[in-house]
Amino acid sequence: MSIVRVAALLLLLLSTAAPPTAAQLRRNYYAGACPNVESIVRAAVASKFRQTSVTVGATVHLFFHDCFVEGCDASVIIASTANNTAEKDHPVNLSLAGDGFDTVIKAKAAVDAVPTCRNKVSCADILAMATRDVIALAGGPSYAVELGRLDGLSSTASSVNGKLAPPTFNLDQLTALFATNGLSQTDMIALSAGHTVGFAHCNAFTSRIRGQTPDPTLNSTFAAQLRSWCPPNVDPRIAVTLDMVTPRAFDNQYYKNLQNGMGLLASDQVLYSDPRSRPTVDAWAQSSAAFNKAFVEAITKMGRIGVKTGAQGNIRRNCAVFN
Ligand code: HEM
Ligand SMILES: *[C@@H]1O[C@H](CO)[C@@H](O)[C@H](O)[C@H]1NC(C)=O
Ligand SMILES: *[C@@H]1O[C@H](CO)[C@@H](O)[C@H](O)[C@H]1NC(C)=O
Ligand SMILES: CC(=O)N[C@H]1CO[C@H](CO)[C@@H](O)[C@@H]1O
Repeated sequence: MSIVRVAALLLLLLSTAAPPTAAQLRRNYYAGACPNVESIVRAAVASKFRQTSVTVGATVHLFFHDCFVEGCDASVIIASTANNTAEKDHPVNLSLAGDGFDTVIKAKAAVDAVPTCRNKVSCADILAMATRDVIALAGGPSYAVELGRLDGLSSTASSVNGKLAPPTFNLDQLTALFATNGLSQTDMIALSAGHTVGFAHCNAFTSRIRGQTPDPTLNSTFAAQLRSWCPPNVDPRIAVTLDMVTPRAFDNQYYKNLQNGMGLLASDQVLYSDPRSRPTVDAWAQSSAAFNKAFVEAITKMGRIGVKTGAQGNIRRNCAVFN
């Protein structure tokens, strides 16, 4: 085999082995089409946040689900039609709070109200910007967001299967799932701190507080509290805050909670129980600067998953409906 052919083969191998990246994303992508897009989105998100801080968790959660299912392409925002059950109507969607969708719809309306920006900015990018903005509004790290995603052309409930982790996953399962998205175990531990804000319904952790063997990694005082909030046959709409100590702040309290056995989901607490991830939890419980840095890196990588370009997408006029 000639050197050229070996090199070509190597390139091919390298390109197929590479994680899903999107070199075409960049800051200031809309500098020409809509130069003020970031301040327009920020103002709309801030206004929504003043109405309800629930929008913080709702928006961050929406971005995660969008990126992990078919890439960051706003496919999660598409509404079902008579012909198609969309991603958002998969049974796990009970967890997608309406305020996240509303945040994107309102920011899109604000962008489109500016004549030069009308139909120039993708819903996928608006969701990425809104996520960055709610995190900053909740006291989390500020970061520059990469832009240039197109909106996807398909959204099906069946595409959700196997893409999202159930809250019972152990460290190896979590690590493997994130790896399929080009994210490292460190990224996974950082992104799990999304659970420093927002809510979980009782059924997400009920097996940890009831039954034959309550979860021994759960703080017993905390477990008693959870049993009183989530009695047997609780209304399935009842939800409790994922971070009991600073539920509204986007901070590293999440990791301190894990040290106290106060991770709400089994998939949270396992990050401390498992000796392989515990040192990272300890380091970020200790240093919010170290956590912020790791989180910004990880959410930036998450924002590159399965980005659509060219004929793979378009810019939706209505985020909930294909053009
Ligand atoms: C590591 C694997 C993960 C698992 C197993 C998981 C699981 C869950 C579960 C079960 C809930 C509660 C849903 C409900 O009962 O309503 C939840 C909520 C949430 N998750 Fe995750 N999640 C994971 C990763 C992430 C990531 C990477 C992010 C974002 C960076 C994230 C952000 C959120 C947020 C913000 C909420 C609260 C939603 C709200 O308040 O509306 N999660 N997650
Ligand atoms: C459903 O599909 C039919 C034919 O395939 C099409 O004519 C119709 O417009 C579709 N309806 C919706 C709501 O997408
Ligand atoms: C249980 O949580 C409290 C704080 O809420 C903490 O002081 C205590 O050390 C925790 N217990 C264990 C075993 O982690
Ligand atoms: C927020 C959201 O879209 N919830 C929907 C989840 O799916 C059920 C049907 O399975 C719808 O009734 C909800 O509106």
